[in-house]
Amino acid sequence: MTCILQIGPLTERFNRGLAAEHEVLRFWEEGADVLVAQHAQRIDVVVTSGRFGCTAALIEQIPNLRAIISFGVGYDAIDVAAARARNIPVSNTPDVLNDCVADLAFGLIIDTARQMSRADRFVRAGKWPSAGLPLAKQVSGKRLGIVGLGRIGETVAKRSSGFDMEVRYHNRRPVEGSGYGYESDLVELATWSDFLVLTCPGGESTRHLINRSVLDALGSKGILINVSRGSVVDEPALVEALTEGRLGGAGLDVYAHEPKVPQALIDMPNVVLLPHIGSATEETRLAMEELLFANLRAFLERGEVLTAV
Ligand code: NAP
Ligand code: 8YV
Repeated sequence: MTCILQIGPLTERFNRGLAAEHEVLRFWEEGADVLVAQHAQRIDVVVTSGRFGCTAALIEQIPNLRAIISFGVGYDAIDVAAARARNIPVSNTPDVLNDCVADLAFGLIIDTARQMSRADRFVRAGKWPSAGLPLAKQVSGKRLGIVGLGRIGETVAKRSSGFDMEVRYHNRRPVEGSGYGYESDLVELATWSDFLVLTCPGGESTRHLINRSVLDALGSKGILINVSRGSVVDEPALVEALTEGRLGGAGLDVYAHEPKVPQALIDMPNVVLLPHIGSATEETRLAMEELLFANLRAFLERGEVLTAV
């Protein structure tokens, strides 16, 4: 029987399915350090997620670790370099979540621009009979800037055609054959954009890519949408830009220190806040679980994961 160290719980269905086929050590329960120390020699595989990650220190503690199998496409919380140094493959769950994350990004664009959540709060608070809301911003026909035209970014871009939007993007290099305009300078892209949507990975290479200069370029009429990682945005600079009216609004699914959300953002009417739910639908989470299991099975049967990072 394979001995699996599961870093954090996923759905009940997943936890049960994993435990039905393998010996599972539950890292999130009390006494995890003692558990790992006791069983370190026997652990074959780590099962984790984009949220729970896997540190270099943990990898170091497990001498016979053979694979890290993760739930979610983003792997910035996994020390991939430490795994590579020991030839330990790492898998993630790409593609199966593109549609849902892109749907949510578009939902955030519409909600933030048209003030839907704000209007909902207004109705529920009984304010409709006696007050009004400020006019909102139109979505259709606007300019959509995408930071990270990859699997999810392309899916967001595809959705924009129904809204007659022009799309430009910024990656480290242009996407070959892409019909969308490439902008090598992020400040230039932000200056051009009405909506700037972040769909690049998190981690050191993108830390605070969205800084004060980019926010100022997006400007008092611009809206920032982040469905990538909180680390991509300089969050204090974002709060400052919104507080001072230098940025028009923001729709956020991810934050610098989840699940902490700065109170200043909570208090702002022009900001829509979601609790990292980009992939959180029944259909997509099931597909992600299935891909994780397929990776695990492929590794145990053939020594190769299907979707390596
Ligand atoms: P992907 O296919 O690898 O696309 C990432 C894109 O970002 C690529 O086009 C890449 O192009 C670009 N990029 C990478 N580093 C960059 C940099 N330093 N500057 C500018 N562009 C850069 O990844 P994906 O599958 O679309 O996923 C993207 C991210 O979405 C994930 O890593 C995850 O963090 C996030 N995500 C969030 C949720 C959620 O629940 N909110 C759900 C799923 C995913 P170049 O390599 O050419 O630069
Ligand atoms: C998951 C995500 O919720 O795939 C990703 O990168 O951020 C989300 O789909 C997360 O990875 C699971 O913790």
